[in-house]
Amino acid sequence: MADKKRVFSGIQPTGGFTLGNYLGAVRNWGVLQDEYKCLYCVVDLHSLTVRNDPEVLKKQIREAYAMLLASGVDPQRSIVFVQSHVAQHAELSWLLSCYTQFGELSRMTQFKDKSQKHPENINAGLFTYPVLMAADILLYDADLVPIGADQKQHLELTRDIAIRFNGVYGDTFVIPEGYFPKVAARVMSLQQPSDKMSKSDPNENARIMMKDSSEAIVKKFKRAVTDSDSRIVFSDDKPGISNLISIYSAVTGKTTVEVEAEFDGKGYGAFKTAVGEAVADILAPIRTEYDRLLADTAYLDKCMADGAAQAAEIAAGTLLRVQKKLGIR
Ligand code: AQP
Repeated sequence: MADKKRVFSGIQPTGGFTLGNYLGAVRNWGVLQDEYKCLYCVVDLHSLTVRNDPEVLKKQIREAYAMLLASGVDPQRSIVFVQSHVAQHAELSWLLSCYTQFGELSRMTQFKDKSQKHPENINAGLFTYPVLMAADILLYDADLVPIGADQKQHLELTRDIAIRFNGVYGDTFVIPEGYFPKVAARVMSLQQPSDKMSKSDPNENARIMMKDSSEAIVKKFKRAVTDSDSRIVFSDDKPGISNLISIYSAVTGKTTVEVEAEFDGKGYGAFKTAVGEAVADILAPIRTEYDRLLADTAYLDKCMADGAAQAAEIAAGTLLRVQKKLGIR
């Protein structure tokens, strides 16, 4: 563990994973395991900012954990755990909140978006969410954080908090860098390409879920909103087609130019079917492995317990370091 650089990232368990979660974040998690010591976390505390049925949430935490493993995260090589199983996350979050300004949190776009979407439940947790995220990352001295582009602002805030703390108390935290995919860092809605693909989108056709059947995936791509002409080119004034090109490029490894050449003169129908089939092909084996893992209750329980124990050991060391700096130990 000592020599390898560290990677940390997390994902909320509620609502299942979208193709955006996969291409923007989770797919990279598996890849990074060769080079780095990785810690991956199902961030269940983060999902409490919205109301959840406890029984459903319990199930979703296991499903999210199984989906990470099915997507290539290897619990033998990485530390894979559930956030609430490691008490230090919440504790460091409080300490860091005293080093975070109200104004900084007020500027977070996710807070603004979510409070607009859910005016009936603008809770303090929604507001301080980025501080908990900072605690998640800083607890493990992460050098690199593989996330989608929508989380860039939160990572910047994490860096600001860490730099501020280090400035006052001397070197305490590692300052993390973001790691973003070259293509599909922001997968957009299939129905409203100006918005990001989001798991809570009320329109099911707007999002591809990793658990969707291959038929459903192809059907959703066929219904995807495109643009008024029929040219398959990547450009700012063609957000629908550009989103599909990015997705196709991410799943096939072809460049944008290669994709444009492949579908030159072929029309939207053929292109949308090809994108749907390519996505369905990469998600199908993941789904099969997911079903197998989910049925293996004992294995999942053991992985979760081992992951939490390993994470807690590191987290306890970091927290003690911070407490000493603050004079509370
Ligand atoms: N559309 C996306 N494109 C690329 N990356 C994405 N990520 C999320 N959506 C996209 C990345 O996935 C990781 C985990 O995200 P999260 O747990 O913060 O949850 P979420 O999916 O971002 O939740 P939603 O969809 O935002 O929830 P609702 O529907 O409530 O609005 C992160 O690395 C994120 O960047």
